[in-house]
Amino acid sequence: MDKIKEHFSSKVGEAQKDVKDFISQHGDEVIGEIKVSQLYQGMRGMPALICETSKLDPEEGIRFRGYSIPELQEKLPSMPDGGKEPLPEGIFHLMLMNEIPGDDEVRRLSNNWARRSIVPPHVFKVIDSLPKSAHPMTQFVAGIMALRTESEFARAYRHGIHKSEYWMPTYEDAMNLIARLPRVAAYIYRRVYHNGEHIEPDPKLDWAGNFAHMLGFDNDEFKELMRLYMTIHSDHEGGNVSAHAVKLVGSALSDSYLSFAAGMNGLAGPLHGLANQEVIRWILSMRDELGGGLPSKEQIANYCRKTLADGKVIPGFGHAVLRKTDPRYEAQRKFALDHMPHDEMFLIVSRIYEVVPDILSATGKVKNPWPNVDAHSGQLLMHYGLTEYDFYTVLFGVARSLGTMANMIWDRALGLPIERPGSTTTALLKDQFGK
Ligand code: FCX
Repeated sequence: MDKIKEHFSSKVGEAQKDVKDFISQHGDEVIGEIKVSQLYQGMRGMPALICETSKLDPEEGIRFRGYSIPELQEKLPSMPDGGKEPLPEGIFHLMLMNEIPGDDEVRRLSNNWARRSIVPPHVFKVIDSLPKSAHPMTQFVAGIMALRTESEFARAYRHGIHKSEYWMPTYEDAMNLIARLPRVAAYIYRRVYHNGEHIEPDPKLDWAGNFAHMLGFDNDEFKELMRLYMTIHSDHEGGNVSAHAVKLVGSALSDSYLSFAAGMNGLAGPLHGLANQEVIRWILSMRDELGGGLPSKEQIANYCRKTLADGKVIPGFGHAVLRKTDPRYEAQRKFALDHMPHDEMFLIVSRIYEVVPDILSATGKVKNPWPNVDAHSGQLLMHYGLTEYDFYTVLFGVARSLGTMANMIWDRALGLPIERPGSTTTALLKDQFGK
């Protein structure tokens, strides 16, 4: 058993007892009510899931195990050679262990993932069998499914593993998946956009730094961006489509590969993770239509009104839970102010921020007119030359492995059962309320 697994193992017994005692003491307490409208509105606001790794407050935004993003930027280890951004290894450790790691623990995770990172050749063959024009998310999901041949949970289950040990092979699958995803993602990127000129991993680098390297970006500032990007995209509590899909599918004891692929299919939807590419597509088409350069506030406002009049959403704005500017947006804005305050695309993104909230508020129906994480991420990537925006959701997906896999290990450790909420029909509801 590796040291990280041993450390996690030491926490399992106590957590199981804690949850069991809590349920026996408070299992009958009522924590909310369900309105008929919520059944038709995507179950907004219904507490229905346990997700230990992070919690989203509508006003304050995300907290990972109680820590806000600025706190994590201060507390999580960064690169020893003067790095400023948190290493994603650190947030994974925090989410899994519920402890802020030290430099040694983070280095151990980097090394552990580097050792696990070899991708079997058939995975590349599966990806190569798809046309290059297949969306990168399609290729990503195919790659994840091909990785499944390596599932230790599937093997252990077939051999009759005792349920108390489910978390152990799940841990192996989760760690292997996290370790291998950057290679799979970079392979897709180089295949589609760089004539298949692939770049070998550098096992001496940290997880995000190595990912940047394999993508073909060896600039130190871009590596710092990747560390921040992976950290802030890692988790957003349990009810968003991708995290919930992973949890739901995992609850059937589908292994990490099956479950994560399900989540990635959800992330690929334009109302969720695909919004990061849609933001850049929307900005570029606005710029093209206006003849290039920095559009005025009035021009942006007119373009927004046209988007709404065409029955489309303004990508990167709004949220099902948040009711203020997403702190993940703010962290990226700060990165831009520190590193590229005069970048034209940044100035456009900033101006959009000044204009859009009023326009969305004026519709009278948008509950949150403020920007979310996706409103900013593409601009930062564009600045460093990662301009192929169809690839952006894959980056989001790699980051999401951290939170969803930490959760999955916990779900198996706590022995959570298969999910099976009830459904009803409109006719039955009408009967219940006398029509
Ligand atoms: N532009 C135009 N209309 C919007 C809007 C936007 N950015 N955001 C919400 N609305 C509309 C909804 O479409 C809905 O209209 P309808 O009543 O005609 O169907 C109405 O406002 C009420 O929706 P609301 O309750 O505010 O929002 P929801 O919780 O239903 O949806 C999302 C939340 C995020 C899906 C919605 O704000 C949206 O479509 N935003 C644009 C896409 C986007 O940026 N998604 C990324 C979100 C996130 F950060 C992520 O997962 O990555």
